[in-house]
Amino acid sequence: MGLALAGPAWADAAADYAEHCASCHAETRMGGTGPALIPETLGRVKGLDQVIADGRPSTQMEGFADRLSADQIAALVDYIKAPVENVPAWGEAEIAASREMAADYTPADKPVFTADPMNITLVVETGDHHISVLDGDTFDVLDRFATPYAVHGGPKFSPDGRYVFVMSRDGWVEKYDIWSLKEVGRVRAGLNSRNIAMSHDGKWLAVANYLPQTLTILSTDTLEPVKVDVKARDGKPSRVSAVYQAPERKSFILALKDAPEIWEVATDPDAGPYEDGYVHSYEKGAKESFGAQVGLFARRRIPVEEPLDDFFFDQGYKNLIGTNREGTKGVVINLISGGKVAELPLPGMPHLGSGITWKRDGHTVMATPHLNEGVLSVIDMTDWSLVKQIRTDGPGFFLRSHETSPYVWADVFFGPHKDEMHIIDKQSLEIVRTLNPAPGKTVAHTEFTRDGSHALVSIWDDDGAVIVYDARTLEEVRRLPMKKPSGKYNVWNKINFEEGTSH
Ligand code: DHE
Repeated sequence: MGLALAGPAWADAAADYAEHCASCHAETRMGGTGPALIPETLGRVKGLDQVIADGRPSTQMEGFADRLSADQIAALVDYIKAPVENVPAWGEAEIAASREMAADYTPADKPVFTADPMNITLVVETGDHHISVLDGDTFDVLDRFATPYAVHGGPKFSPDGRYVFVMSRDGWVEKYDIWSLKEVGRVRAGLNSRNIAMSHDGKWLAVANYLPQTLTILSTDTLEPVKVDVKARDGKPSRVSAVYQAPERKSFILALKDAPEIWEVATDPDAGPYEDGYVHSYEKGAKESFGAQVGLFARRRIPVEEPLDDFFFDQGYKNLIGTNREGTKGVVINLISGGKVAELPLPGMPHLGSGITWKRDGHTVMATPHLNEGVLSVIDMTDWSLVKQIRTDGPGFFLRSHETSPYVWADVFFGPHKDEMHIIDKQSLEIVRTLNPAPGKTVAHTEFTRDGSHALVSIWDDDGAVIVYDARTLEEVRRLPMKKPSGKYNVWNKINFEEGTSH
């Protein structure tokens, strides 16, 4: 039932929804040609009443102010923000049936452009749901293609850098061929999804879902679902917080959000047997306890004290560093033994998904921003001690660096200084410069070119831009107009798991 709606008011809103919204957003509110209208995706969207009244520029969303009163619109906002009671089934059959392969796609034999295919950088433009494909040397836009509504998280590249997979919060996964500059197809792998991960060999794509509570594994070749899974040890379903590739381990690592378990899912046909229980062993032929599994998609459960929301790995993927959202501490779980090896002093909602690592005084350190405090924590990964908390002008969201760069680029996403970008010296851990390239506008998320010579920064605005900086002199080189650009992803940095980038 609605937040503030009950009885007849709810029925009226439901009738208005059926008449005006259902044809594009589906009777189930799970989305059709328009996005899903459910609290899981709308929770953060502001001004829904205005969108319903006036429509959304450069989309098919028309305005309804001529047909609906302000009260009716307010009731509709409550209606679409109410939890969905009957979530439709979304298993293998439904996923397979949602597949749309592009009729006009023919794979090119070689790149259809002369730019370095390893230095291509994608810019996600959330303003009108497109991705721009940039030549990383000249910064020319080679293509601009439409994405599903509300892309979130990093796109994932095939290991050879040719294909990229993009996920939307509504669970759509789009496959795009960079060599051909063409969409290959798309499939709806979930109804509300968190993120995606590529397997070490490029054959499988894992999709972490909240709705339904599943992990979907797709064939990257055909986009067909090959496995839709998730039942916690107690037999109950669970949402998946996020899934990542552990390249050295030839597996996916995911954390369940509703159960205290980390899963390792093998992408190596020779894997295992994994012990499907609270015994940690990788020895082939180890004693079967809770039904060991062998081979592709063998699954190992690693127990943790409480469910993890957010996590990160060391460069060798030996340890997972995790936290829950409210968490006042982080935990370090050794992926080989499955045991907890340390607790980290990380108060104030650390955003470990944005963590990066680098070398300092012969040690590897990691840094993470905190979502509710203007501070970056720097941790020594040798003994898990806190090296420093760097005070910033406000809470930030994203950190980026490059092996060749002496600096960390840290945005100040929230608060009055959202137009700033701090440049931090990786050795002294001091802020050495604060850039303010578009006063009053949100400046966020950095990505480097393949060689680390340039850094690209987003002006997060409908009338925004990507600013290209000389990464050494910190001087602006180019300003490329873009529609609310968010994340940027360089093929080389991503497929090589460059230490300064997100994985
Ligand atoms: Fe993100 C990455 C979770 C809100 C933009 N975000 C990620 C990842 C996770 C995550 C787990 C890593 C996935 C990956 O790349 O494989 N994000 C969350 C949240 O839990 C949170 C706080 C709440 C939510 O709504 O889900 C959240 N994120 C946001 C935003 O509000 C942002 C700023 C705008 C948006 O697009 O929704 C946002 N998140 C991003 C971006 C990345 C990301 C641009 C990829 C960064 C990268 O460099 O890889």
